[in-house]
Amino acid sequence: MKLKNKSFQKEIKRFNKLIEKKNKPVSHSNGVYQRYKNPIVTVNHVPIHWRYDLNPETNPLFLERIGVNAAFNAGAIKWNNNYVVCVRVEGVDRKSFFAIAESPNGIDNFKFWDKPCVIPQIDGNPDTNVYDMRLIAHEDGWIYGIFCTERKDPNAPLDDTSSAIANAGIVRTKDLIYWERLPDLVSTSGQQRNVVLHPEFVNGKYGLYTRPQDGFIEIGNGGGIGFGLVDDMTNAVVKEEKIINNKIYHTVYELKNGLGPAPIKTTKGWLHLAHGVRNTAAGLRYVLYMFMTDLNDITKVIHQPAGYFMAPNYKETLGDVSNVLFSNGWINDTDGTVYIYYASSDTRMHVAVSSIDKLVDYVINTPEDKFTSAGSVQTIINLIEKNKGLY
Ligand code: M1P
Repeated sequence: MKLKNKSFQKEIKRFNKLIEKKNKPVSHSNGVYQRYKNPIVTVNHVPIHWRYDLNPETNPLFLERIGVNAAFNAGAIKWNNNYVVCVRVEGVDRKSFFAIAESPNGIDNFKFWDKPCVIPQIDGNPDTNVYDMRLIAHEDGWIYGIFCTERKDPNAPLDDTSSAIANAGIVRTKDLIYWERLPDLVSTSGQQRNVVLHPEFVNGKYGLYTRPQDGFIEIGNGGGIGFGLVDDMTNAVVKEEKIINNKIYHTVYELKNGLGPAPIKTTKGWLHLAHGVRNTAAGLRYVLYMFMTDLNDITKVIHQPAGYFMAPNYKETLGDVSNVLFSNGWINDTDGTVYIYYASSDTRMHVAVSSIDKLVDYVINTPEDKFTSAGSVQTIINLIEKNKGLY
């Protein structure tokens, strides 16, 4: 028996209209990247059959049974000529899970696959919450999904119901449907979030970018982007971590500094997109910034523009956790277009479009941070001098 009631018909209509809506570039761009008007994935994109019981006998009033709170922080990959994002969908119960949405052009018409991803659990140690998956097509032939797995801290005192332990969970797949769970990362740091796999072998080993921290919230001496080698992803043990990009006083990555998606290889070096966090009177502010590492020594940062690459605009500042831009997915297309998938304020997904040429130019030719106000003024004076006679 099929639901024929008016609310259902209305919901289907609204849903189809949203999925089919064309996206358009916003009128202004700084030349480096192009923002788009509409978010690409939101809670309203979550399929109706995941939220409603469609049987009129058991749901005659057509009430939503399973609520969704947010759809954000997605990994990304080009897949069978389509643009695929692995979205962090968060239910009203606060639990996040992963679900694949696919678009024919990378900027609109994103549609979720029939079911969310089923991530196998580790015997005796289930994940309480999972989020922020990076999808990496490694040269070994597997697609790896590295995500944050969070569990309650078993050593927390009884009255402490929020202390947790975060670590990197690892899955791999050949089809984005069946996911093989591998053991969680073992490292010498207290906690790990924002762990990313380098897409190529490094001296025959797997390279992992890490973001060690002392506690779930406390960063302690960690918080910068680390790097370590692993012999075998089926038993990923990082024995040594070297910080390759640190937190720095009075920068946009003063409090936390973590890698976004896996880096993109260019002829000039590896392009990195990362998030930097600083504290403000209004709470933490997350922005995206970029840097480049050496092709021969991937732990060596060779270019890093001052400040942020993207920060939340007026609409993006508002959401569940306000003032946050976060990216863990981008796609380097065959024609050199780069689709940057980013989430705003832990609520919704957006796309910004750039190209390898533009991003490389941005990273190499944008002045670096001089770490003082006087230094910043000098950087501007230098440009004014260079422009003499040109305006
Ligand atoms: O709420 C902002 C972000 O907070 C965490 O990021 P990080 O590990 O860098 O502190 C994550 O929960 C992330 O998902 C979230 O967007």
